[in-house]
Amino acid sequence: MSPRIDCLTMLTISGRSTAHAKGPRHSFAVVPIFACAVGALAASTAAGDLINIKADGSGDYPTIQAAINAAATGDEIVLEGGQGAYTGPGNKEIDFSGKAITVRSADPSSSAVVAATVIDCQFDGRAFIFENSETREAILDGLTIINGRRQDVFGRGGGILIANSSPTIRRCVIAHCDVNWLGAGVRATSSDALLEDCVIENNLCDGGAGGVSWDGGNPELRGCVIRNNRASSAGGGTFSSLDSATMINCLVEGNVATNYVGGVGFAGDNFPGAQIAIWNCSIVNNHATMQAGGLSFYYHQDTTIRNCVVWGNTAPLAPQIRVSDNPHPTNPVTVRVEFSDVQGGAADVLVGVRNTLIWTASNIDADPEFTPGPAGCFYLSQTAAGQLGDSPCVDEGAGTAAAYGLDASTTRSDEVTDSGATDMGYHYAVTGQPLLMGDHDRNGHIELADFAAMQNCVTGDGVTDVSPCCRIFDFEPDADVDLADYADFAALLIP
Ligand SMILES: [Ca+2]
Ligand SMILES: [Ca+2]
Ligand SMILES: [Ca+2]
Repeated sequence: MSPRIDCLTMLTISGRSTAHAKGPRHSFAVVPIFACAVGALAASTAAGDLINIKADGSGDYPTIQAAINAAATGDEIVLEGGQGAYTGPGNKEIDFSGKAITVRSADPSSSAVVAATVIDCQFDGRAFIFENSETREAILDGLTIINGRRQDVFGRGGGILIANSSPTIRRCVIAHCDVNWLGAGVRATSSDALLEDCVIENNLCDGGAGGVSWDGGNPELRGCVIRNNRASSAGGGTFSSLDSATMINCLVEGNVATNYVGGVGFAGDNFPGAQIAIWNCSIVNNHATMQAGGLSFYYHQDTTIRNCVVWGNTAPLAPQIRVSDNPHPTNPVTVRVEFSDVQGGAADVLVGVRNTLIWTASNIDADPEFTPGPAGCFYLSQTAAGQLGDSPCVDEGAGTAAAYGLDASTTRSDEVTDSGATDMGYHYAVTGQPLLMGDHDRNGHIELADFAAMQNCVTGDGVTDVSPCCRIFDFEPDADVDLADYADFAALLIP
């Protein structure tokens, strides 16, 4: 837990008992701020009033928008969770109005609190709009946004719309949103926004970019999970044209495009010289019906893929990576792949004329041996964590885990953090919870829903091509899901 989180927690506790009032700062909030570590100075300098909001409208202001309208620089608007969703006018199409303020849950570091602090757009409008030159001091932290919808002409940004602004969106879940044009989860233009530790899943776009659509700017995506989104045109997960971009430690999993690019797509039409860094990302099990399954680069980009795992993606033309088959004479693409595990190796990468693939000897093409862990399906097998073997991705990345800021996160199912040389691929945050075998939906319980999921996972004795998310049913650790595993599960379900 970072000092920043400690401070936010302390602020919450210190401010909860006192009603919000404008005017002089309250001394009760100052003491805990200065008790925080040096690393939290940003929090203390930005400290403003706490404004408490409740879903039933009985808080300091009746709606989130009303609170924003009244807020001053540095204020924190805290949404109480667990008392029903925030809905209706004032709790959707919420405009930050250019303010450097924070809108957050009571404890953004707690996934349970985040899950219980819900803005439900009820399929009528999106949740948030940033279009008044907001900076990264405009912060969303620890909220769940669901059921956003923009099905108007050129509908875009079902969850969040960003234009000419660069907010920070941290530890948010954006799910079950839909649009008919661009960016069902998030749509941004001319933005240097930071998306950090967000989950963008199960969004649906009847156009381009099921998860995230970005045109122009230099965004950073760090620690994000972009999962099970769908687009009917390009970019099941993301589709972007950018000046430059940084995508570090992201998991792009199970996205589908019924046309081009299942996982991560870059068009880049109007941005010559674009520099794209994709580091420590796992791009897995994405699918497109045309062109590229995992990643695609069309115009201009100069991209480095480093310490990544690109595996299990499917598409007829380029299952894992496409480095443009566009022969345009002035828009070349260069993609450098290094210290990465790519299924099929360089031979399976589609490279068009006048475009360049740089492939170093540090790459491998070997089963990453994914294994289930407390927060997902794509941890790396390690004998030290109890698996049968060691993934070839362990310790094979460039540099040290500390140098990449990944030494507090983990690729191990027992959550021992990465140390020494960086492991390839996505690193999960430490949850402090053990893996519960058989809990396919990871809700902490073994129940009929898990049993139903198991029906699609049984392979039979000795058949070991079990999909990563089914490996949570391999109770008898022999790499298959057979009748012995079935019996173990039944004993858990009916003790
Ligand atoms: Ca390591
Ligand atoms: Ca369960
Ligand atoms: Ca087994």
